[in-house]
Amino acid sequence: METYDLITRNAEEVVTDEEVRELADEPDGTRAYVGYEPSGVLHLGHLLTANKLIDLQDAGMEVVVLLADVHAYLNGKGTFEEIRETAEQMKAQFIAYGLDEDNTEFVYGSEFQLDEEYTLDLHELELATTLNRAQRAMAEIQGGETAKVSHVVYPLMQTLDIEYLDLDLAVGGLDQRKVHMLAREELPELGYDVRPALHTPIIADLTSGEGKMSSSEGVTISMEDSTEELEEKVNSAFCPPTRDPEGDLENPVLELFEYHVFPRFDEIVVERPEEYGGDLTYDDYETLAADLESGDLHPADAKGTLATYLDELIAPGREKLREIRA
Ligand code: NAL
Repeated sequence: METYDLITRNAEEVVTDEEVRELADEPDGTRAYVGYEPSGVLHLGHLLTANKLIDLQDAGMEVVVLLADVHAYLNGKGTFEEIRETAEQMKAQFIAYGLDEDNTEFVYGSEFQLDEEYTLDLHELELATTLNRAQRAMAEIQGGETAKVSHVVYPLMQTLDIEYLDLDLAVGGLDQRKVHMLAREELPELGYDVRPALHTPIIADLTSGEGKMSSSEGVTISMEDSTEELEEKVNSAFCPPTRDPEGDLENPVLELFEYHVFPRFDEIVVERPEEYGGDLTYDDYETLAADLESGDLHPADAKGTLATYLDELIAPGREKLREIRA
């Protein structure tokens, strides 16, 4: 695959395309990063951006994972000590999942976010940004409860991190786009460079195909799920025989194949008894989606296969969690 295609595959949005093309021309030595609020258990939302990091490593880029401990604290996720502990668990699960340990730099936010120079830059950003703008940037990240002052500091710090971690590309889910847009606008005000951003899609809720899959509401698949729990969740997923259900609905089963399974496996085998036509083998998402639409692939077979492959993807992380907790 061409470097540009590898960098941008399965991305919902790149800002801007020209800037990302420039990176793709000379990827060696460039740095991409994703930041995560530490959480003790990884779920599919984390793994979607991790898949992109693996693509970027394969494209020759250096990858930085920010364990955003101060951000999690500002977002009300617990005491600082609790957050540090979950961050260590998170790192172990990412490595178990397949991030190359020798090629991934894990950085704690608190390593640099409490420095004097950083703090003064932060105050300059606070002075340059309206409350309204910062709140809008935070709207999709914050849980929805009454905003605190910490919630407007949060996106400004995320903006500064892009400069302080010396990054060439910011990666995140589509829910991060307003922060990245704020960063593109404000960093030059402080005399810093504008960086391109790449956003991964948000997967629909598994059971309804509506809205977004979320760990706080509805069903999500995580490293904690047993094989049986995973099968149960996938089997009760919404899976109409089309990739474009009516209205605002999505087909979450197809989305999981597209964004979670195909990027990590060269070939997908749907096992079927001879009397139902025997095994089916797919090496790309499009063919599988077309077969589901035509009826050549039954939704029940698609779900069974999806559960098998997702189980294989989360098995190493599940094992790691068991070790940590033992
Ligand atoms: C992502 C998060 C927090 C801080 C960051 C700093 C730099 C780059 C990315 C960062 C977490 C993210 C979330 N806001 O909602 O998970």
